Amino acid sequence: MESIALRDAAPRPRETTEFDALIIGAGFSGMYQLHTLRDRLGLSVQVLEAADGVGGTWYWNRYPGARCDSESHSYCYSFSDDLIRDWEWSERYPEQPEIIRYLNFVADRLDLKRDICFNTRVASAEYDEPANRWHVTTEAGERFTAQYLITAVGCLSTANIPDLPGLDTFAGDWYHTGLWPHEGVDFTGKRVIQIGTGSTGIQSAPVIARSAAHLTVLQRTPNYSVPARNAPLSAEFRQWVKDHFPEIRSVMRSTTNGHPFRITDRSVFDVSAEERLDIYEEAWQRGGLQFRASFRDILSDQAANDTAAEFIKHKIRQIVKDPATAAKLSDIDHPYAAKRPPIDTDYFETFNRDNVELVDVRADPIEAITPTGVRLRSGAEHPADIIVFATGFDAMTGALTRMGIRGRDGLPLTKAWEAGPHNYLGLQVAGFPNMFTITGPGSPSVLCNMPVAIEQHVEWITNCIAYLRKQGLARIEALPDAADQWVQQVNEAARATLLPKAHHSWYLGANVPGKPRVFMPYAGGLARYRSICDEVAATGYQGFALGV
Ligand code: N01
Repeated sequence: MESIALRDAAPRPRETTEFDALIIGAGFSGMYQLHTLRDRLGLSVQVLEAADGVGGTWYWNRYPGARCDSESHSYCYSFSDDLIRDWEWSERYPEQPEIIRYLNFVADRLDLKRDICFNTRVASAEYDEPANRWHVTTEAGERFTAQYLITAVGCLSTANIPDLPGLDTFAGDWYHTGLWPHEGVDFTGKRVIQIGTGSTGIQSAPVIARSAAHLTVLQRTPNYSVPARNAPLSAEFRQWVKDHFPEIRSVMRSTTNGHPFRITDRSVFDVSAEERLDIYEEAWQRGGLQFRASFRDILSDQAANDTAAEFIKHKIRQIVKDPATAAKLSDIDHPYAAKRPPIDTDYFETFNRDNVELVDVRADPIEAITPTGVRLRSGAEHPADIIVFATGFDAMTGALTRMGIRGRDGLPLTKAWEAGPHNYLGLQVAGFPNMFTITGPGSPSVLCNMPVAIEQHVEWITNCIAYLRKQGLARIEALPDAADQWVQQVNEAARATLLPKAHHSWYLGANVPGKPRVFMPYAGGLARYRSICDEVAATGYQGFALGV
């Protein structure tokens, strides 16, 4: 593994706008991509970042209870033993402020900030074929030019705020969880309405309920959740991680989801009903995403999945004291883990509080926001001083299609992706030479522990650019046929699982009105994906056109 010895990259005057590579976004992926291209390949690189600090998704998602559901010792860069040795996580799951501290620690250690333009939002990126350059313009009108354009914009970075009539008349304050104010929000004594019960809403509701006078949760689709069982990390565990990191890294890089545990090889039907309950109970007590790894067929066989689903529904009915509320929370219509499976701290328990109420807005949909709260179709009014939209994101494609990207002959990315995202290996779009997308649609990305998926992409892109330079090549572009075949493979991989059965899922784009319904991430697993990408590289980049 890499030991960090910084190259002596000479500081450039700020006026320089011509680079070998431009990277959009300074989250986990943009930071590592900057490090590899600048410090390993010696390229001139500029990162453009809309925020005034590093962190990407974690910069914006500062909502109450924001915490990652990957375990901290795995939610970090694994490429450098020095970084592993010198950083200490405090809890089993890292909280948002700790992740931001970690990313700043990495940015400072690798001296990344001098090559990041903060407060710089990209307005357009256009490919100039004769010059073989990307021209990027920012909202402030600055222009940058580079041979390679790398989008590191994150999968969950474009807030989805439902277009509800009357929002502009609301007399109180409203917030989207993904655009949370840095100074925080004081809920003390306030009546709060939270819309949304995805991973975010499941984290925020218990925290909001602790200080608000009253919390009304508007639930459209009930959701499964398993206890996170967060806790401080012991000194022994932290030492164990440092001593065993090579094994941990090797597990993360060779499993389906990039987590530091393996999915067991046993089927739900290899064990008796009693043994199965014991296994689920043990996983429930241990907590976290490992629940999903209890059996190998939970995500591929409906009957197997039903056993996990029923176990969790039973738990919900046991925890929630009011039977009508318990029934609404457990009336879940999709297979377990077919939507991103949340983990929680006291989510279902929160509905036992006197100041918390659950309202089913599938049965009685939201009709309008009024000056004093939310009105439902039945005419029922729910008063609020604050509305929290935990309504998710225009995921995976939203940030890319809103950036004014145009490829060869001015082809807009929005046009190329009219019928849904279409690319090769999730890395390149035909007609957009030298543009790479980190963890975009068509790659395992959101189905994985993200830093592991990010490292695989960044390293592949870096090796690809190194290869081009060594061969004296200036251009790489996905071939249309290869992209067609890859899209088919992405569809087939999804069909082999129960994932497409969650019809409301953002994996399918179903949460954004008018968005094409296409299953976006590659569900064949990170290990398989890695070997496909490696094979493509080893055989001279099959499926890509390389040119001078
Ligand atoms: O967003 P979501 P999220 N009226 O889209 C509801 C990651 N993440 O921010 O399901 C009423 O999952 C919507 O209802 P429905 C993780 O990958 C990770 O929670 O569309 N309701 C749903 O309940 C996650 O999957 C972590 O029927 C409306 C909710 O809003 C991803 O981010 C933490 C509505 C949106 O759920 C997104 O999670 C948080 C409307 N008009 C997030 N529109 C961790 O690492 C939407 N909804 C722990």
